[in-house]
Amino acid sequence: MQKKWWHNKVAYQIYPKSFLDTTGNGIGDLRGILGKLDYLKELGIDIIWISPCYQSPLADQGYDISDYYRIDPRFGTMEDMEELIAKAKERDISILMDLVVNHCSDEHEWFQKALQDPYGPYADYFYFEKGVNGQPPNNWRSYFGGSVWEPVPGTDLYYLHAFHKKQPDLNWENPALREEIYQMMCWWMDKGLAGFRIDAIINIKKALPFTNYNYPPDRDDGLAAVTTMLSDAVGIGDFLGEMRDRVFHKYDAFTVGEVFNVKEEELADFIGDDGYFSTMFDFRAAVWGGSPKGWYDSCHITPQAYKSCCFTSQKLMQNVGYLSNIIENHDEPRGVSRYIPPQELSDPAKKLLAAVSFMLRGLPWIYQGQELGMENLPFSSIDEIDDVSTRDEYEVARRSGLSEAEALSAVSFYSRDNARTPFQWDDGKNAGFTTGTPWLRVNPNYTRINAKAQMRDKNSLFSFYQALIALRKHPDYTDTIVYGTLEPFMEDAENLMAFYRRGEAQTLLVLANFRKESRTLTLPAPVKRILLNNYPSLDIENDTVVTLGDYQAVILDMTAV
Ligand code: TEU
Repeated sequence: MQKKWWHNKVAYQIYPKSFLDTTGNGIGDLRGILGKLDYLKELGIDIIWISPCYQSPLADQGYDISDYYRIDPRFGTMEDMEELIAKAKERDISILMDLVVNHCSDEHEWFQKALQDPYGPYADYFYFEKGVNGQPPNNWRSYFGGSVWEPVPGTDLYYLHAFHKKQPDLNWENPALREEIYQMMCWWMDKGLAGFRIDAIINIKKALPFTNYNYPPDRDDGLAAVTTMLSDAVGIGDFLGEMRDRVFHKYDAFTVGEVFNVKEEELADFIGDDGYFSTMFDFRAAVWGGSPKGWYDSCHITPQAYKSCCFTSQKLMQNVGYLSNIIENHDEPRGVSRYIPPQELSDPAKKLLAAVSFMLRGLPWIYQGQELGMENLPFSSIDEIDDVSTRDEYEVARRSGLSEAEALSAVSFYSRDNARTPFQWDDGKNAGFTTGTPWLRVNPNYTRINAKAQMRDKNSLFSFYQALIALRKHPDYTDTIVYGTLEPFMEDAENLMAFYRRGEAQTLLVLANFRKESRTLTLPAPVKRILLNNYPSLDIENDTVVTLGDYQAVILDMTAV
């Protein structure tokens, strides 16, 4: 594998709407991010991905873009964006924008022109298709529920939307559309971006012709998940290779793909040397336990399953490319609420999760607030939930026969709004996020969990993340942590997540006791040094017999084993 400048970095995702509001409108903004660059620097961040802040009706919180060349006034101005890129650069921080090009907004000029002239050139920017016997072209279900097909008013045509009906899919088969996209990407790169996070990208290739691909229904609505078609959609590499050659190569861009449902045999094409992208997120743990019936039927993940997901991805990718590791993002519940059994949630447990995630081979990502151990919000009513996806899943749960309370409890666990509650800066009004009314409820635990308190406390989650980042960058250890191989240790031991990282200079051992009860282990070689510990001390006898407490995690430098 070729070494790249970004391999030893640490990346951070900002969800601007919930980060920091400087205008009092209840919505975070770019000046809020500007004001917190030093906070991110203090944490040790090198790369920031900013979720969409382009002009948008916010039907899907900015993932529905109505003008790729403008910043939505609620988030600020293009000057703010330029200043942010420049100020970040002064601090050696690289900025990634979110590239959302599977679809745009129905309020985008292209779509408006297409509606005005449904047989004209702009209709070909989208999928405008004839129905069959007065019915939509096929039976695909959108990610957010209902048919992917929506009637084009005044015609017998339908347009395709894999996500919300306000997010019409762009027709990547059309070279004119692809040109527009590459031009726009270059325009942004010329502003000084390091690259992009690339949204929902696997969906840009469809199984065509649409009418040939009806699938057996997977729910009693007669529809089949749109993802079903992905295995029949062949040839995405032509588009992605073209995008890489036309844009990424030109700028030596850093790119991270949001890639679900990739075919295993294509992994190397995606992130191998000269792959389409620099890296991609590992979602194996995030999708574990999912059910075709919906969130209400999903299985909660256990520590044992979490470990198995991580190790499976590591083994698969070790010789392919460099993964991006996350424990949460803006589409997921908070990692600490998901991967730690709720009754066992504690500060050491949160630190344990941080340590194992950071010590996997790959680029570690922090989603805003993760560094504080922010938790899921206890929703008391569906009315408190804004997210389109959660609202759909709630309806699905209700239709399956669950009561309102049961449906709320089922979807609360997975709701995307858990991660979208305002950032908890301090213990003042609205957690210091806004002087106005926050667009989403602040988690009431902000008096206990907030940045101000944690930055002063050397035992806080924030300080622990700082220490993990410092260790990744420590000259003596960076090579092993960044490039060393990963080898599970005592893989069969229940609720123990342990692995070696073997580099040229040394062998590190990560031990994480993923349960309440303590456990004693005999190591195959003496411990040379304790590099990080989520407890004040470690019980070691004869250099090799280690007793780990309740959710204790340690990173050890070992005499070669
Ligand atoms: O997500 C794509 C995706 O397939 C899933 O994350 C899915 O939308 C989600 O789990 C449903 O609950 C990306 C963005 O990250 C997401 O925020 C957008 O809603 C989506 O694309 C559409 O742009």
